[in-house]
Amino acid sequence: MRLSQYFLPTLRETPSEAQIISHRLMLRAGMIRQSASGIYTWLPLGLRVLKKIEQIVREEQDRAGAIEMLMPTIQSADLWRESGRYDDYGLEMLRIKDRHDRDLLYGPTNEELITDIFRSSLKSYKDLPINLYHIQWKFRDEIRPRFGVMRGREFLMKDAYSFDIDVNGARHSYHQMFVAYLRTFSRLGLRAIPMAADAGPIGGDMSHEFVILADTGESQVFCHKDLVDMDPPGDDVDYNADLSGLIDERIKLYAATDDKHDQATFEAEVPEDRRLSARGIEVGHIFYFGTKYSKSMGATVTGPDGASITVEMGSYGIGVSRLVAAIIEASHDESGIIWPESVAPFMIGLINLKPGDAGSDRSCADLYQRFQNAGIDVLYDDTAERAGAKFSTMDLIGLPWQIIIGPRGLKKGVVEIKHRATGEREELSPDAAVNKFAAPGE
Ligand code: 5CA
Repeated sequence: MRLSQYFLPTLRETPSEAQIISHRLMLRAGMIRQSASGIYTWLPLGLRVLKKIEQIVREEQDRAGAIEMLMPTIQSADLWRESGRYDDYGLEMLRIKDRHDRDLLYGPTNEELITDIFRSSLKSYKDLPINLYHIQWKFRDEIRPRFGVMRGREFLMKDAYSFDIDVNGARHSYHQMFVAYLRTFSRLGLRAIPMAADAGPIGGDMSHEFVILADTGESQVFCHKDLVDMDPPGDDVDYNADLSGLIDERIKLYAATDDKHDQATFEAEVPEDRRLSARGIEVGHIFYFGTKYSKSMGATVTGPDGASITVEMGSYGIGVSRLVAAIIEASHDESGIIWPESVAPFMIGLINLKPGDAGSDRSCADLYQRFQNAGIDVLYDDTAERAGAKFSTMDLIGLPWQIIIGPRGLKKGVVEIKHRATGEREELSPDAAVNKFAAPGE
């Protein structure tokens, strides 16, 4: 992408309404623009990151055996009356009437809708287990939307729903998502800690929040420090095998959010030098709630002996749009964002120090073309801005690598490469610079 032809409305001033660093940087880097309280437009740069995160979430859901679909944002109130949540959900639910005076709502979550789809399509124990997910916008009329997309009213969530014939099966489904979450957050460059949590309006008696530690987090969390250093399960994890060993290893260590925290247990179970009390951001939340919805909505299958079985369910959420902000909270410096390569909007920022200089233009165009051919995303700053402004914009938007090209370097036959995270610089020939990122021959 050539910057001269792109839409990157960066801000020079720090917006006064933004209280936390990720919100400030997302506005300054031209990633989002507020449309109404808690409702945001995703500008091109922000959208690229959102899509990258979405794709990693998708790949790990698929790997764990969940199946993607897409449910609508608008739902019928009747389904929620069946579960009893139409009244329970309260003011957080955005309620709408259509022209026929029928009650609709903008979905804050999808337990009812998926249970309805399940009961009308699947009838036999042979169809189970099954885990269905989608990545879709939600609306919650939060009392205090704040911190940009961190606590929005409209936000993008991955929500998965598992159906099993018995409690053991449901526990396995829960474990599969637990492992998938550890892997997902790690691929996003985050160390998320699973913590015993309160199930809130979703319900159920087993629930874990996945929390990343950050001073600006909205919740107070308490855990054993060993959890922070644990590596996620590898690529070779077998989702069909018993996963309880992997889970137990973690849940045997104390970790709880404020709602579930018990100071006496914390002190009894965790040696003083291993106790961690910190602020955290909830990036995912999983629930096992058994037959809460299947019972009220009549989601049953026929068992092997012909008897009717009320299915066991769980639901599993990831805050996809919140993750964009959470990653920035975890990875930035005083100059701007530092994207992990896995979610970076572009891999390389190519800076032409002297547009109009024939040699610089030629060399930049050549590298740009070769990276494109190799399938590497490059943002090419071909604008007439002064060099200092170009450097600050590149640092602000946080692309992992910068390649800086100007007449002085070219005279020596080199371009400069800067690694955003470490600030390390090296000079390479243009060919070597291409080969550093693209395998030779590509
Ligand atoms: N039905 C369940 C699981 S699918 C559910 O709705 N869980 S939740 O309420 O915990 O939401 C799942 C995730 O969405 C949260 O962990 C959080 O990361 C994200 N989330 C929740 N509310 C907001 C919000 N207002 N703004 C941004 N992200 C949010």
